[in-house]
Amino acid sequence: MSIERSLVLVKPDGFARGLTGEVLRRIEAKGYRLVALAVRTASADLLAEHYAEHVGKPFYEGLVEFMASGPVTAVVIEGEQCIRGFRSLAGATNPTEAAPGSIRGDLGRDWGRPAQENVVHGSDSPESAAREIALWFPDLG
Ligand code: IDP
Ligand code: MG
Repeated sequence: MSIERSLVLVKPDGFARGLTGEVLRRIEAKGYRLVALAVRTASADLLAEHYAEHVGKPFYEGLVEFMASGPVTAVVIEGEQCIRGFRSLAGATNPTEAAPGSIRGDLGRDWGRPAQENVVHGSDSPESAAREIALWFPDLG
């Protein structure tokens, strides 16, 4: 058994479009458990840490601006292999190419803006998940 936790964000585009419930529905229908949930608008400091791996990339400034543009729903989910499992539910990063059936494929599209607005974030490894959960939910044991 390898019970994992992953950090999921319903990004500002998904939040503004009223898609938080749809994303949570898909997570619960898949069978993952919700451990923590909060609505908040991310500070520049939090986003700088969250996206540290992308500093210097051409889309970095646009990404941070987009992610600070409004509230997000931050969620910790739990279940065996939920890190890979949620990445699969989310689909490919580029919402134009994400497969139909995935969150990004069904709910996302190109809006012609500098950062790809692709509805959700999901941790990409156990190390990222631990780091991101500690950032977004410092009180979670
Ligand atoms: P991921 O969210 O699928 O893990 P990452 O490569 O970690 O994708 O990129 C973080 C976020 O940055 C993406 O979800 C997307 O919003 C944005 N992004 C990634 N690559 C590009 C790009 O080439 N142009 C514009 N935005 C991008
Ligand atoms: Mg990533």
